[in-house]
Amino acid sequence: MKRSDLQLYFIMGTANAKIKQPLAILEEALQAGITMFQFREKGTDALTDEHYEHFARQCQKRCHHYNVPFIVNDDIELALKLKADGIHIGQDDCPISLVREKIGEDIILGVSVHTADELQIAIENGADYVGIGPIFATTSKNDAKAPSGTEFLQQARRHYPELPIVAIGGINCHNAETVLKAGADGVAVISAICESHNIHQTVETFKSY
Ligand code: 3NM
Repeated sequence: MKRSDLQLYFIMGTANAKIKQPLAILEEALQAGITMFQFREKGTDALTDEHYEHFARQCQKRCHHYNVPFIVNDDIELALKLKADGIHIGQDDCPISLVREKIGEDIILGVSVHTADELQIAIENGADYVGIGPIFATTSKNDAKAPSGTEFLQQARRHYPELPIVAIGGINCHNAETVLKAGADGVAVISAICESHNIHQTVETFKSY
């Protein structure tokens, strides 16, 4: 993968689409220029079974049309079935080395890390990029840890100058520049795009930094 793919990494599931239909949001975000997309269908009202898979396929189809990598959150079986471009896992999911073994070398593997140890383990076990967060407070993830600010991000960048790093959690158009200056290749956002009343302008602003 290219580090520039992480520039504006949009994440969404149906639970995040509060003011518009999810596919309408995704279409607008793709048209506006997001550089990566993660399918993250979570929560009590999350789609299941064939509805879940159908929605994932619809998202994937739109991403392909815009040549934007389609990444699946957590669900290795779905990622393999759909031949997704990548999978993103957290620390509570299957061990990283096992995931790499299951998906092979050609699928992008992203891992959320919060400490120097987790970062080192992720790299040693074949993560292609890491997600660091939550940088700021977020309402989009129920079990999010306390906001970390940019200190760990800066430390990670100092230790691994070439590592693809995306920052996540509470990032919006106003604080994104700070995060990029701290060393992230890009920002991953849910609400900043899902709840935007002008997605084109929001995407343009994020990409102007
Ligand atoms: N992961 P928003 S924070 C999906 O810290 C996710 O690993 C996080 O949503 C982590 O842009 C988060 O609305 C939610 O704050 C990001």
